[in-house]
Amino acid sequence: MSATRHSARSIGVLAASLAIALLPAAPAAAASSVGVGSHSTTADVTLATEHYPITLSEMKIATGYDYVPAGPVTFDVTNVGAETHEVVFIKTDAAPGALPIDPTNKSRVLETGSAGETGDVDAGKTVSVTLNLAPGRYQLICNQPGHYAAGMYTELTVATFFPITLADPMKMELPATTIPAGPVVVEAQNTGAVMHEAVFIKTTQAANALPLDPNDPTKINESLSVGEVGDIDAGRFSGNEIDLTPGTYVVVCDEPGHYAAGMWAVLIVQ
Ligand SMILES: [Cu+2]
Repeated sequence: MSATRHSARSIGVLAASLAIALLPAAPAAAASSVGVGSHSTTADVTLATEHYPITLSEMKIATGYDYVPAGPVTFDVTNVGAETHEVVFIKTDAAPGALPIDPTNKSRVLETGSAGETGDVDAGKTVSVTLNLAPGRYQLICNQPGHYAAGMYTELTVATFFPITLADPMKMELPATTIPAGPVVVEAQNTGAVMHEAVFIKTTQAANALPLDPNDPTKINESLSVGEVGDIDAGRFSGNEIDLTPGTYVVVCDEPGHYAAGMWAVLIVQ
């Protein structure tokens, strides 16, 4: 799967994730602090899960976002409808609306791949559920009889958020050297004074000996690119979603001469 498949929606999503990052984090962190007081061995442990709202109505699941980060996330699910609903989080690559029907109850679908659920959310109520979600594609469904068939589902991508910094002189700074496979939201900040970019090359070759572009030896051969955040002006921010399968990658700035000057970093995807 290529980065271009998701690039059209990435801009809005990245803006959304930035907005989330800029929200005051204190209330969520304070509410879920653990280990304070006499539990001295864990006194400094704080679990700051982000809260994501979901609104249920007839026959709709509304999120207002396309991505959440992998790991623990709290969903605050409010039913503004008149009927009882629920949300089941199903990890699946099935097309939207194409989950298989339960052969023992044809008014429902199979919950194969369920990563958790709210249980019944009665009209007017809010139920919060904290789930530790692995990176991947999910469908959020209401499996009350007939509700899925009536269109009560939506898509959600659980992604690894990967903020990288492109800096002078010729520095490719990654937040981690090993990440899990699956959808990755790359957020790239160019703090330098010249244009940079980040190209994800999947390779088994030595990171400092990638094959060069036969038509332009100031650049590498990008035929093994699996996605990129291309051409970011000095001082600017850009991003993209890239699906990374397990393997070894070299993240390269392929502006002319930058790879040769050392602007790359190794990334292991497991
Ligand atoms: Cu560069």
